[in-house]
This record gives sequence, C-alpha cells and structure tokens, in this order.
Amino acid sequence: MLGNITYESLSKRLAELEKLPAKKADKSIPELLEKKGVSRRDFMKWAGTVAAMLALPGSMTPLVAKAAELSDRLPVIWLHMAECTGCSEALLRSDSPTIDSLIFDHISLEYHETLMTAAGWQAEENLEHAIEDFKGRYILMVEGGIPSGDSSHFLTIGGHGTTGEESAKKASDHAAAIFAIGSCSSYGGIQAANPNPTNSVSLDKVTDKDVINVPGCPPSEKNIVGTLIYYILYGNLPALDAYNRPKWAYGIRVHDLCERRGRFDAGEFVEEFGDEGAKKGYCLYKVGCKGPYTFNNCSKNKFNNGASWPVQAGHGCIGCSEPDFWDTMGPYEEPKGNRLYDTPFGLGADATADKIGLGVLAATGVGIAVHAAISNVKKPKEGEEA
Ligand code: FSX
Ligand code: SF4
Ligand code: F3S
Repeated sequence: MLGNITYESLSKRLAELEKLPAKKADKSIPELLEKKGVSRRDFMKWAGTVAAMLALPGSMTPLVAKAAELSDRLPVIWLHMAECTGCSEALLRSDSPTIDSLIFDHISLEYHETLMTAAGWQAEENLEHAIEDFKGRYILMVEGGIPSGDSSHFLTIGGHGTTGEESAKKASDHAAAIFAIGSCSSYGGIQAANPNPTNSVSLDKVTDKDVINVPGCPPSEKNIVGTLIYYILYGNLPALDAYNRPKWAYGIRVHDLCERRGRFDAGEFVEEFGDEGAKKGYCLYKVGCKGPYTFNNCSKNKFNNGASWPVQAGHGCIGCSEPDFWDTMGPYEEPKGNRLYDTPFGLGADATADKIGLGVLAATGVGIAVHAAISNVKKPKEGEEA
C-alpha cells in the first residue's frame, strides 16, 4: 500500500479504463511487441523498470504493464510550437524503436503534425474535431516555446492564420491533463533565450490550468512515457517540484548518480578534451559539466534503452532540464565556478575540486585518509613517488 493507493484501487481504475473503446483494437501491445521481435519477458522487464522509476514496489509491475497495454484508451493531442521536433524524435526512433517508442506508437494519438498524413485545411479540421470529440478527456502534450502577445504572429499555423498561442490555449482549455514536453514548452527554451526576439513563453504562461513539465532538450523517452503511464495509472498529477517537474524523474541531480562521481570526489578531472584524463573517464566538471546544478535522472536511466547518456559519451551535462539553461548554464565547456553550486562550507564546486576530501572528512569527523585525499588531488607525476 502507498498512502491510500493500493494494488486494488489501481486495478479498479485500470478495469474502468479497459471498458473504454480500444482505439488500436487491430494492434494490441502483445501483437505489436511480437511483430517488433520484443519478447513478453523483455516487456515485463521494461514494466519493472518503469515501476521502479515511478517509485512503485515491484509487485505493481503487472499494473504498469497493463497501463501500457491500455495506453490506447486515452486520446492524446500533441501540438508543435516553436522547436526542433527533437522531443518527438526522442520517442519515434524509427531506426531502432525501443519499448517506449512502441508505447508511443500504441497511444491513441488523435493529432500530431509530424506523424499525421493530413495537411492544410484538413489538418486544421482534424484538430478542431479532436478537441470537440474528446472534450475534457484528452491528454494534451505540447512541444515547443510559444511566441506570445504582440509577437504571437511569429508562429501561425494553417489557412486561418491561427497563432500557436491561440491554439495552445484552446487545446489546454478542454484537456483533462496537460504535459509540457521538453524545455521549450516547459520554460520557453532556445526561443526564449536572450534577447527572446519572438517573446516566446512556456505553456504554463498561456493557460491557467495545471501543467506538468517534462523538460530536457530533448527529454528522455523514459520521462515522457513514465509521465503518461503515471497518469494512466493514477488519473492525477504526480508530486511535483518547484518547477512543476515530476519528482520521480527530476528529484535528483545528474551529479548524484553520475558514473564519474568517484572521480569528482577523488579530484580526478579532465583538464581538456582529449587528454589522458578524458581517456581514463575522469570527471568532466572542469570542462564544463553542469551535472552538479541539474535535476534529472539521466545518470540513472540513460537514453536509448540505457545505451548511453551525455557524460558517458564524453561531454559534460549542459543542464538542459533547468529553466533558461541557454542563458544560465553557459559557457558550456567551462565550469560555472562558485556561481550556484555551494558546499556546506561555502567552498563552491571549484574549491571543492581543489581541496577535495578535506571538507567532507572534517564534516564527518573521519580522521583518516586526509593525506590520501590530498595526494589524490596532487597526483604524482609519472615516475615520481606519491
Ligand atoms: Fe527541440 Fe522539443 Fe529542445 Fe525544444 O525538444 S530538443 S529545441 S526542448 O521543444 O524539439
Ligand atoms: Fe559527473 Fe559531471 Fe558530476 Fe563530474 S561534474 S561527477 S562528470 S555529473
Ligand atoms: Fe540534459 Fe544533462 Fe541530461 S544535458 S540530457 S540534463 S545529462
């Protein structure tokens, strides 16, 4: 039991959902998986990972699998504003679809400009019909920043010259749940970067309704699908942080679970790209990694079915899930120094990097290994005694 949420209460919600008409009756999840060569076992493994990600006990795994199977019961409208379509691309991965992308394929996508065949007047009509037919029942996902106010005409869509602002507002008015997919929709993104020539804003600036932000440029497919599965399971909003991001996904810093964290703590840093430290997988802080200031689960869940993530690929995190990261996290290949990241002793990350170990050891009262910590910082040169 989780608070007043029980296996039974979630099963009951799913049983209600199951009674709704299946939009993809011809193509159930088991069939879809089989066609793509994904075994039931792999699917259940995926469901177990999503359950863990949502902080559900392992016993809830069958419910997560069921929620995925029922993802065609809730209509979804996906709107594009000003962006690069990277968020959709994160899910589509048509070259090597992941289970997350198969779920995306399975949802009842009533409107998505990149995927639908309709264009022009017909596309506009499709959107109107989708909003009308599923009023109060659809999930709205919006990708992209929204040119607003006097500058809203920078984004007009279709023959009627509807602005993105009008269209996002109207679709929000009638949605059951609203997800801002990506940092553009969550905070304005690159369009809103200084000097913000199109007066682009985040989705929550054009609607009074609650918006769940799923930032990242792009966000991981796991965070998008996990947010959807959460909503299918619970029918309400997850616990959110100060920036309206689901805590289950954005509750930890990239730095906290980074595979190079041991290097940071040991004072082993890449000084410049391509050096010996880079080859040995040292910490990327001094070449600009913003993992210490960034809340996201990339270091835990990685991307592309757990294949890799920015730091593993050899570049620091650029803080892409933080508000206004285009303006606040640069320069991307230089450390931020003491501007934001602070230690309990007020040393700042750079100071920590140089005096590594001392503060931590003093704080915990551990009297050993001070010498080791210092000599770790002052690495002996080749052929020199430590
Ligand atoms: Fe692009 Fe999405 Fe970045 Fe923005 O992702 S990956 S510019 S968050 O809206 O398409
Ligand atoms: Fe990892 Fe970056 Fe933190 Fe280094 S600074 S441990 S590379 S997140
Ligand atoms: Fe973005 Fe940093 Fe993750 S750049 S993808 S938040 S590692």
